[in-house]
Amino acid sequence: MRIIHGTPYARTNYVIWAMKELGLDFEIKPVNPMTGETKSPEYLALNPNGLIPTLEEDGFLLWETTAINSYLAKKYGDGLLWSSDPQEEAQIMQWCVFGAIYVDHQAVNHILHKQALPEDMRDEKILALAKEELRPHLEVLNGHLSDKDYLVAGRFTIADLNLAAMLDYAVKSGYDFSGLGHVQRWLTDCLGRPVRVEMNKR
Ligand SMILES: N[C@@H](CCC(=O)N[C@@H](CS)C(=O)NCC(=O)O)C(=O)O
Repeated sequence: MRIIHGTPYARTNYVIWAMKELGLDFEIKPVNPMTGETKSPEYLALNPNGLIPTLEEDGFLLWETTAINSYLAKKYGDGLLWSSDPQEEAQIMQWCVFGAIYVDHQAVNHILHKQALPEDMRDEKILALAKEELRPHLEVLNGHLSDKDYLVAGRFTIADLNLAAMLDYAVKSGYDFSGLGHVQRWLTDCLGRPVRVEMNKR
């Protein structure tokens, strides 16, 4: 039994995308981050950080989207979203960590402070910082993609999935990708995958 605790409208969507690409069965147990449910004793017993998502697989618990998606890709997606070649595996991890450290927080802040939070909670300074901090990392990504279709191994892996899922928040909130043509082309490709298009319809 595989359960993902969270809501499809939050970062839980990264894990849902991976599970769908892998053709895995799962159930979503709704946990709403806006109502304090993430801080209930029941939820804190699953994830002491009080954050969604958490994966529960036959009693095995795992949190942090990057760790969850790496686990799922490695266990169920060798040759698909993962690679068992040690160097490719390390490069996949490199880009996953890059996304988790430099991209995720700022892409989420971009959508929150541009449009998702109630107006009186939006902060122009946080929005400006998100734009400024994303840029140099997107330039690194753009340089890497200048002669490649995908980040690692010449095919779509969990590294592409994680980073594209994070950057989808920036896309949806009108981040200015001008001068980042390779990132734009790669994002169009990743976010145009049938599974993601279907998810984004909801
Ligand atoms: N680094 C974590 C971030 C998780 C996170 O911040 N989740 C948000 C929703 S997208 C949350 O649970 N917020 C509730 C709260 O802050 O109380 C991951 O990738 O799993």
